[in-house]
Amino acid sequence: MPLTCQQLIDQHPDAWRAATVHPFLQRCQAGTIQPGQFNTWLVQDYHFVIGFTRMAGRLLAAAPADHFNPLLSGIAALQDELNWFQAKAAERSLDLAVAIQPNCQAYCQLMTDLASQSYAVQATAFWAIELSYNQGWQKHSPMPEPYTEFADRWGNPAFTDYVKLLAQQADQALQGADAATTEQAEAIFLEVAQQEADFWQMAFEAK
Ligand code: HMH
Repeated sequence: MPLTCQQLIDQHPDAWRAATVHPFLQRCQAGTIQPGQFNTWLVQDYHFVIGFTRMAGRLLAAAPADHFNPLLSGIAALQDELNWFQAKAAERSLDLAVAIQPNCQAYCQLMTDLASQSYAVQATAFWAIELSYNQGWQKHSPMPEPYTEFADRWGNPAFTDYVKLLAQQADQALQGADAATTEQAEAIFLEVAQQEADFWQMAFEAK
């Protein structure tokens, strides 16, 4: 029986909950997040998305051609997202050229290191990263202004559909995977979950 994305979620409920339920998101929903906390998340996540876009490019390079459609639409969405981050930072008069914090750096390093892994492992990581934001923001929706558009960006139903396609593609790649690859996929899933929890905590602890 090949490993599936759904099994990863089912077999690691605690890790996944920690990745997608956090006081940072709870306070966004309550409208009580502090500007320093939110702005730290915003600036660091901009840098995360730069790294994630590079990862998407490498994933596309490793993917079979019949997996291109969702990946290319994802990359187009990332173009829009990077511009949107710049606009949000400008609205808040935030300098995007700040130091990348250790947690963000570690997450970007994880994505860089994925280049040496098989397509199945890269596809599993890509799905898990997108699902974490889809579920994280969705579980804390709706959010009051000015956070509504942030929750909607990743929590909207079209994004959920996109993440389902990513799961199908990862599942397909995992179907033909050997035991070592399957183990790597499970390991990367847990690493992504940990990095997500750490990323929220980094922003939560900001002044
Ligand atoms: C930390 N994880 C983090 N940031 C994001 N923007 C996403 C996932 C979704 O792309």
